[in-house]
Amino acid sequence: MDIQRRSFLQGLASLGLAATLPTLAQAAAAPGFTVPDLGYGYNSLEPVIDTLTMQIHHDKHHAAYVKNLNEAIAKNPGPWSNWTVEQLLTGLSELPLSLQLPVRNNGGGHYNHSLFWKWIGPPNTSNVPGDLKSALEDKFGSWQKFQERFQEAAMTRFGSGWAWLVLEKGGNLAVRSTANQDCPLLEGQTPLLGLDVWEHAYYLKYQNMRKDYVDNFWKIVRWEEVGRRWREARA
Ligand code: MN3
Repeated sequence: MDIQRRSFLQGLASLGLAATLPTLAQAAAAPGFTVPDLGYGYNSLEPVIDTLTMQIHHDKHHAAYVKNLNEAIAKNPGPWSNWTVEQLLTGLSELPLSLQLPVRNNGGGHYNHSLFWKWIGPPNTSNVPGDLKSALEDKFGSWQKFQERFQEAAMTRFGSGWAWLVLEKGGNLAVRSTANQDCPLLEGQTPLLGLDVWEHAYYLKYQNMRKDYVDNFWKIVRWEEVGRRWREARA
């Protein structure tokens, strides 16, 4: 908090006003990360992802990552207080030790979910751009083999985490998975497509059938967004 703002709040406190202005005090203490709108309805992914799962996932889980990230940074202010979430994740080692794990988990959670909402949309409405399809077929041998590799990454991630299609430094396409909310940015890779395999992403509808969730994921991928990120990452 800067000195002017602090003295302003202390002035309010001395007047007994701070307690009547909790919204102002909270706003002053918290950096500006917010949960982005989905850009479509909670029910738009039915029947692949059910409405209640989308509501809880976006409004509760993602919101909690944002709240915890903001609180962690407010408790450990510094030059990083104005960084973007990408800067926080790629600059993790420059942060104070007390901030590194909260940023890794909650900054990762905010970053990953902000992308995830853009990677999915109404079922069966998206086509794979031709240039991306060719590149993936060249890399993995066929479209089916690419899908198998991605599904394998999603199925073999033990516990909570994500499956990814990434662009490595040097321009190589690769499939991998990460634990928890770790994101490919931590290792200098650009995430092009990600699948949340935390149980909170699918359990209400699919229970223990992660495979059905992973199989159905292909119906809701917005390939135009994957292609856009791929071209942007190579530019
Ligand atoms: Mn999630």
